Amino acid sequence: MSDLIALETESLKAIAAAADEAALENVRVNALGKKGTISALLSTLGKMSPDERKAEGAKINLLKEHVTEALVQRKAVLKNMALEHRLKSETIDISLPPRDSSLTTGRVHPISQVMDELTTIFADMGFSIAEGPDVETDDFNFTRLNFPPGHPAREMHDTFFFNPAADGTRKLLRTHTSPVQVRTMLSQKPPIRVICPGRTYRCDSDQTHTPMFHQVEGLVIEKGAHLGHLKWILQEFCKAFFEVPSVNMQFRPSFFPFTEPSVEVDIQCSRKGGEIRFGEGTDWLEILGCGMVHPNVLRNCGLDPEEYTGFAWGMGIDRLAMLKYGISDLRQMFEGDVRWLSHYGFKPLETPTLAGGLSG
Ligand code: 2NL
Repeated sequence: MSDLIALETESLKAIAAAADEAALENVRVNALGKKGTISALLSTLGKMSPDERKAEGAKINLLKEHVTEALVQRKAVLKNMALEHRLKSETIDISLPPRDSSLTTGRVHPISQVMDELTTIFADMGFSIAEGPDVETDDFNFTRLNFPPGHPAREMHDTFFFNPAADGTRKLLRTHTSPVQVRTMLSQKPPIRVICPGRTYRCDSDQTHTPMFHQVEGLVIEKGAHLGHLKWILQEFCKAFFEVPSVNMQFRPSFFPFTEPSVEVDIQCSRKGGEIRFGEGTDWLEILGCGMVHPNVLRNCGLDPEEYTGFAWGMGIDRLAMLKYGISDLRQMFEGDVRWLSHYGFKPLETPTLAGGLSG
């Protein structure tokens, strides 16, 4: 009898002392498992007389019940404690500042930055932004733009052509963003004032050319539009883009199939010790080509050249980015090296604004 009481006291003590569910399981196995103390007691019943067995059996079963009940209760308590502990250790303080995220460690590529600057400047002058597909038709990329059938740009070694379709037409990767302007003229009524930034492709790869590059073209179609308007727009653009109060520009006659007359534009600069400065100096740097839209192009895009005139220009975004931000190697721009990007890139939250200075 006293043995049973001692065993119960001991078992209940061990249950109360179990610090976690694993320890409690140990206590349970020691008492109620196959080789446990209470199981051992129960196995002694077989050797007893029926009367003795009845009396002892009842007591041992009562002991077993008490111990089982204590185990269940302790288990519930321990479960609760474990949950409390987890809840405490896994709480999130939502008032803490964020860890370094892509917003602080990520960088905007100089080409994206320059595209943002260009669109900011031209949007401020009242231009819309238009985009179009990289895969174009021969018609939109060449024919409507007054490229004659034998023009060298139409050769395989200058343009990426796709295999011809069953009807003989062949798609291509656009060699300039002009097809976007063609689409704009076909779908909108003048006055048109758009700029078209985007990726362009030419079959060319060396130190100063990559097969994929970026261009921005501008187009104005309006009754009475003339070269004087174009000159003013380009001057205002250069001052805003290079962030200088004045620029000297030089307009030289040139040739493009889609403009007549065609003009190439240089800006005055100084080159000292590998550094270029704009708005000063005695050197000239070519930055863009432009002209009055050729009457054939207007006609090919559903406009009457007797009623409307227009002007257009085009420039390389990659080159503008290199000039403005002192990048010397064109090919590094497309290698995707994060060390290069963390040096030349821009913080995502410092978006270009005219009021704040474009480059932040
Ligand atoms: C350059 C020169 C130029 C255009 C692009 C154009 C587009 C249409 C009609 C007429 Cl739809 N012209 N674009 C005009 C002159 C020059 O780009 O050197 N780009 C890098």
